[in-house]
Amino acid sequence: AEAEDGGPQPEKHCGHGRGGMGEDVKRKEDQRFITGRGNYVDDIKKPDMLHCEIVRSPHAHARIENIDKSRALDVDGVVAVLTADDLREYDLATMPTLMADTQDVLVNDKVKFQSQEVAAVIATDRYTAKDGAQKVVVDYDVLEPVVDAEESLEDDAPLIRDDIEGQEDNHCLDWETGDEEATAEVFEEADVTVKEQMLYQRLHPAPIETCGALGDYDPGKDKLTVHMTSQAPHIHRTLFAQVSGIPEHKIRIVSPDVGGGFGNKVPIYPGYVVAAAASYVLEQPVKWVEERSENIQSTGFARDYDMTGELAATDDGEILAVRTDVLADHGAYNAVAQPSKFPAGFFNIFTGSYDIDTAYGSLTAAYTNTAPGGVAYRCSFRVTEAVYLIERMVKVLADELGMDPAEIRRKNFIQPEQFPYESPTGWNYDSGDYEGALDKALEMADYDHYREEQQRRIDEDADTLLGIGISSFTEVVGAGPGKTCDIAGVEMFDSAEIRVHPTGNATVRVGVQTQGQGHETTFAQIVAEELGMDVDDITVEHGDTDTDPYGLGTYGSRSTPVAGAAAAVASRKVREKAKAIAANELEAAEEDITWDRETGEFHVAGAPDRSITITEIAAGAYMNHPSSEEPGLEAVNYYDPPEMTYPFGSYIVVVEVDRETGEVEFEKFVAVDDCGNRINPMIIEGQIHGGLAQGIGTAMLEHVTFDDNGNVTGGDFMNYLLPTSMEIPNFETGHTVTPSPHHPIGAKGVGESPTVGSPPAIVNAVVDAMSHAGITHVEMPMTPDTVWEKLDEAGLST
Ligand code: MCN
Ligand code: CUM
Repeated sequence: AEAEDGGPQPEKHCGHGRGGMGEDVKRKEDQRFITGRGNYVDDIKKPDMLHCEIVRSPHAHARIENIDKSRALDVDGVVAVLTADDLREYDLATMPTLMADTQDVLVNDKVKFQSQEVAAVIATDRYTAKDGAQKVVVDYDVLEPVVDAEESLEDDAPLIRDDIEGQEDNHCLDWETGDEEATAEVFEEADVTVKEQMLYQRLHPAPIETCGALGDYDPGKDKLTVHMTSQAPHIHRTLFAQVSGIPEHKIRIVSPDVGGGFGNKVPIYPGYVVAAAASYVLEQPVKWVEERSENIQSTGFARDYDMTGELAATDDGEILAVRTDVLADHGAYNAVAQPSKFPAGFFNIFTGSYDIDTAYGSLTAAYTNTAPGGVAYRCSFRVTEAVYLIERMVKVLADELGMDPAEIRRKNFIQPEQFPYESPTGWNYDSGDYEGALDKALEMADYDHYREEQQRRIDEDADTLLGIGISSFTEVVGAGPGKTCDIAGVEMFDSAEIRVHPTGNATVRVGVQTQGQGHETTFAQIVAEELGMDVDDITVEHGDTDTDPYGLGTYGSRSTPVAGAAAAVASRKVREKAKAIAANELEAAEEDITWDRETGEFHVAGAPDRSITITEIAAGAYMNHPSSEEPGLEAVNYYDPPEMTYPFGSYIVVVEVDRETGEVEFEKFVAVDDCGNRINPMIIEGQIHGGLAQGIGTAMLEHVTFDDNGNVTGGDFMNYLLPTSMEIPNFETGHTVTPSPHHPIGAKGVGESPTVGSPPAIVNAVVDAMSHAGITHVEMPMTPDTVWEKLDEAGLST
């Protein structure tokens, strides 16, 4: 791989053919995945294992009058039927959410959303459990539901959270950021102001593997093992210990292969708790695995931000201020998955890539009779919503001023020399070159050509219109630092432990947990780079709280920024010790030993022929260790990042809009990303492709919808539409490299960039096809009928 560091770095990286930084190493984990040897929760089978099926409420809002278990218990093979009353004995009837709300594990009194967990049937096999579940008779007193955030805040709305003392309405929380007064002043005096309301609709992360758990209590060891679909095994163990009272060292959480997380597997769900509790009580393994519709209807949803955006600018397009107000739907419980001190996630990054002096944002969140959420879906904690807001608003402003949307961005970008840059809402951007990424994207997209073609079609009154959309987004990933970011009080650091074995290969254990991102390969690459080892000689382990160092898990694209840094720092600690051993082996003074990144060997300074490899050093560490050192060769690092990292990019989308049908076709899709120094370009490209597909799903298809009775009408894959290969165009990816100045290997995260950055580019493109006729916004998902209505409104339909 070519060296592409692009800036001053603590260390230089270029692969050297051993599978280090920058090499397209094929994914190690794929061997087992493509040969059908993956090991997911549902693959794990234990002797005498029981199965759990959850009885769910058909109503969105209802008081439970009675639960009759008797007919279920009569079913041959049904072992137990659990309700909240049974869990209460063990103090497990409720559990805390990640935002310290109290959620029923099984409904205590009142159902608050359709498909909420009411009872659990444990049986000898899954089918019997299901039969049993159908025979549990629940008497409901049905109440009026409210599934819309705006309606839920009206005076006459039914009260959802009567379990919270003193709660008199459905108001959940308020939040604000920036300077309200200063912003209002700028708006009053500005030449131009624009305003637009936009809904970031409710989405579902839709991992291929649904959520599941296998509780396995061993009375002999008095130890509870829970195999579960977890993006964050350690923090889940801590929460399990706190909730159950079982000492933490008597709990082991194992997150085996995970078939996609996308944020869905960050929270703790009632099913996990029920499987674990049932196993503890019955002293037998108990497995619970969701069905698809259960996953869509009851686990954490994403987004559901109804946003108003405003910009104030000068006549020539200099943006002076941004203001936003949000109505957030939090569902029945405040179960948002994000750092505890950030009730609106990192939404305050809404000034985006622009040097805007003044900003104000406010938000109100409401409870509704819908599944609890505000989780993820490749979002970096609400950055998705923030980026959508600012990138849409920049387009609205450009149209108002009759400016080219690329030009107006260029005019307002934070300049490379302004970094580190502090935003008006208090965020410290580490590095960026926004114009560089935009220029590259414009060139790749053949921008000028498409602008001409667009005008030609307008002039000739063509049947299809052309639209060109741009998004120049800034992401923020890599939470901590621990002082500002925590989950339930635990600081958001991360960790890596390296053990080099006597024969010269190594085991690396990390505190993060892959769900498909390729960590078994990329973490090995970091260590290979830093120790001069071959990537094939390194095994990466994760997802087992008994063996891995404590970490906060994989979400918010934090694995590379935090655990990746830990892996580099731990490697460098090993390297330091290796120098002492090398000195001993080479009979030289330790200060005279230097390490050559190119060859991966340790030399005596000035005598290049006197060198030694890490394999020889490993042998020395165990077979001939110097008296100044302990035997062995290992190190651990817990890394608390000084700051987050700010990846960015420019996406350009060209669409054709059919004036007769409202159908949208992708003509061109260019994505230029900058995630600092790159570990594995091929894996990055895979991440980008996957995230762009999800961005297309967001913009064009996906929406969890409800009817007035609170029924989920988008609760299965017939109604919740995911993009397939048929809807996905050919992506053209490019990159620039602007290293993070504070990260040990200059890397930033990348996993969420494409989902964060692409929806506004796509919407901007569709709007752009109609903006000459006065259209300023099209709501997502941009189904043909939605687009056609806009065409019709603008007099463009044929
Ligand atoms: N990478 C790299 N060089 C960089 C940055 C990243 O080679 N400069 C590589 C990493 O080594 C890693 C991958 O890219 O293998 C993603 O790294 P990172 O950006 O650190 O993100 P995480 O590993 O923390 O993954 C989380 C992110 C999130 S939050 C969601 S949601 C998401 C995503 O990743 N879920 C995924 N991508 C996913 N991909 C798959 N296949 N499955 C999911 O569930
Ligand atoms: Cu925001 S989805 Mo990911 O953080 O697991």
